[in-house]
Amino acid sequence: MSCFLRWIPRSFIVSTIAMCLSVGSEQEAVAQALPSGVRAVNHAATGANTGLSWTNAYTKLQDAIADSNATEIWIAGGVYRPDQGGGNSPNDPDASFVLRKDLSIIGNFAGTEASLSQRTMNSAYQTLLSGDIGTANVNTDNSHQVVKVSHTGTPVMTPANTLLDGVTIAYGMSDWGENDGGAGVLCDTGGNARFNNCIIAHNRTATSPGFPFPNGSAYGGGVRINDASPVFINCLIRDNQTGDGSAYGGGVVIRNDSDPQFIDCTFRSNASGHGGGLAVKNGANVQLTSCLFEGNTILTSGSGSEPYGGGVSVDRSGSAQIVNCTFAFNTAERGGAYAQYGNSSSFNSTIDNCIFWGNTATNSGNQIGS
Ligand SMILES: [Ca+2]
Repeated sequence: MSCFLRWIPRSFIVSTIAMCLSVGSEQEAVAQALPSGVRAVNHAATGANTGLSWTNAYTKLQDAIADSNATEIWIAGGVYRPDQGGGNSPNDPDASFVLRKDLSIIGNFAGTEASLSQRTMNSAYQTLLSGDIGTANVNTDNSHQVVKVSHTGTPVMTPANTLLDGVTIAYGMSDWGENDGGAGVLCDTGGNARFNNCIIAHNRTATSPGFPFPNGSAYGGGVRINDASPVFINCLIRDNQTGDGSAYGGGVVIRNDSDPQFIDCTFRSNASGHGGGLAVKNGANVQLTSCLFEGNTILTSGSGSEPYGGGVSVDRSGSAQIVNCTFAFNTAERGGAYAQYGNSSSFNSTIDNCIFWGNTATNSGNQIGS
C-alpha cells in the first residue's frame, strides 16, 4: 500500500479524503430504517414523526405505544410524560404509559444506534418517564400511575413477552382508594411483565396528595403488584413513600394472588407505615434473590398501628423466599430489617444465606421482629 501511495499526487489524496467525508455526511443525513417492528422515539427529533428511523423518530413515547405495528420501541435519552401524545389530554393525571403483551419498550439510547447491542447504559442518555405533569415541581397534580400493566385472556402475558428496560420512572402521585396506589408502576391482574435496568424513584401514594402525608391506608409508593407476577431484574427502587398509619410498601406492595420475583435489585431509602422497602399482604408471595435493602424506614409520626418491617414486612397469610440478600441500616419500631406479623403463629418464609447488619428497631427485633 505504501508503494502505491508513493506515486499518487498529494492533492489527489486530500481531495479523495474530502470527498469521502462529504459522502459520509450525506449518508448520515439519510434516514436509515430500523429493524422491522422497531419504532424510535426521540423528544428532540424534527423529522416526519413516523418512528421508522432516528431521523423521523416519534417525539412522544405515547405515539409509539399507540402504533399497533410496533413490537419494540427504542427511546433516546430525555424526558417523556404520559399526558403527551397517543391521544391523551394534556395535564390528565389518569394518563399512564401502558405496557402490552408482545411489546418491548427500551430506553437509554443515544439516538444513533442501529441495533440493540449498540446501546450502552450511559447515564448521559437517561430516559425519564416523568409523572410531573401540570405545574412543574408541584406533585399534587402529578400522574396517578406513571406506568401501568395488566392483561386478561390467553395467551397470557409473561416476563418473556413483555418488557420495560432502561428507564427511570419518577414523580407519580397516587391517592389510595381513588387511584389505588402504585404511583410509579401498577402491575394489576395478569400484568406479568419484565422490568430490567429500571430506576423507580420519588413516587408517592397517600390517602390524599401533599406532604407530609396523613394517616390512613395507602399501598405501594413506588410499585403496587396485585394479582400479578412480574419480574424485576437489576432495578433500583429508591425514595418512594406512602403515608404512615395503616399504609404498606413504601417501595413495593404485593397483594393477593401474586408471586413476583426481584433479582439483583436495590431498595434504598423508601418509607411507609409497614414494609418501608417492600410489603407482602393478603396471601401473596415474593421471591427476593441477591437484593440489597438499605436505609428503608417506617413512618411513625402519626397514630400508626403495627409499624413493622423497615426493610420488608410480610403478613402471616403471605410468604417470602429470601436468598443471598443484604439488609443494612433499615429502621422500624419492630423488625428493623424484616418483620412477619399477624394473628397466626405460622412463619411461611425462608431466609437463606443473607446478611443483616446495622438494622435497628425502637421496640423489638433490631434485625428480625414479629
Ligand atoms: Ca406537577
